[in-house]
Amino acid sequence: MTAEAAQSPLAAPFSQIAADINTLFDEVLGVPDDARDRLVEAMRYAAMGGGKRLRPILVCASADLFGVPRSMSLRAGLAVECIHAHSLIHDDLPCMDDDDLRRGKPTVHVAFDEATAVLAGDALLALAFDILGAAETHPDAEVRVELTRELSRAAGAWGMAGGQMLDLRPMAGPVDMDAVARLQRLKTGAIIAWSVDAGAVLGRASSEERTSLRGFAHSLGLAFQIADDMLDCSGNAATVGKRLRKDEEQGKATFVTLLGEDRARRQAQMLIDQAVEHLKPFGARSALLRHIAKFSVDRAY
Ligand code: GRG
Repeated sequence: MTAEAAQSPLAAPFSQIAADINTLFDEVLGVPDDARDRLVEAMRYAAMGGGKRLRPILVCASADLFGVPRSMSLRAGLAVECIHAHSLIHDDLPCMDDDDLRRGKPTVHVAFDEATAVLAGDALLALAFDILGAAETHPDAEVRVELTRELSRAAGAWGMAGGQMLDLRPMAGPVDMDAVARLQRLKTGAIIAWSVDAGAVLGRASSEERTSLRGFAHSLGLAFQIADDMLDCSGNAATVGKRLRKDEEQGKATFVTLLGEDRARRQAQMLIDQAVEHLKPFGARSALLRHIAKFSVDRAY
């Protein structure tokens, strides 16, 4: 970590969440003493010790607004990180993006093999719902059902998997800003939106509070994706930890290819200003969410 990063108001919350999520993964991913050991080792390899843990920190920061105990918000954060890890494993497969580097290390199908990678992704997806269904996540079964249903919608055909399908079909794919925004709202935005909403569901927020947080998440999701596109275009591969310049190589329409870097940067900043406006009703209590929003577009990885 650079000296500047160490002084950021996010340094302590990010390192705390990384440690907590790793501890929880270690607890739920005990390696069995039989031939399934390879599957669980692959799940651990994908899920532990890397990544920004942006989605879990969003769950926790949103839940903090409503005084939700950390033990509960961390479990919801763990569930969404399982879905995220699942999506990265499958996204990297030869039949999808065919990538060999992720989070600075060989992708799961390279480090293990393709069949193990498919199973590890599947098992992480299933694990997310196991975690949400357990009473430790919330004592009220209705809250657990709401979290579970919303996450399955955000991950499935009406969310991330649907967005991925749009991305895989260039013939039917995006050509203008509206189409790119729709694709990204599904592919990346739905899971980010769930993360922010999960804190509100756990904390039984009012419908007005949930509406404000939805507005925040919507702008944040788009801004986060613009930053991702900008990193693909001009980021440093060693810092980002994966192969870059793929959008241009594949001729994909993105916010950056459509707007150019300067306008895309300004658009991301405008979206973050909008996101922060939505936090006004929460006052100073929303400082962590505000810092996370700013980090999402200023990041170098
Ligand atoms: C869930 C049923 C189901 C299917 C998944 C493979 C797939 C279908 C979807 C791919 C979705 C995908 C990989 C979107 C990319 C999102 C994105 C910008 C990832 C990078 O997120 P960061 O920057 O990564 O938070 P780290 O490594 O920091 O966690």
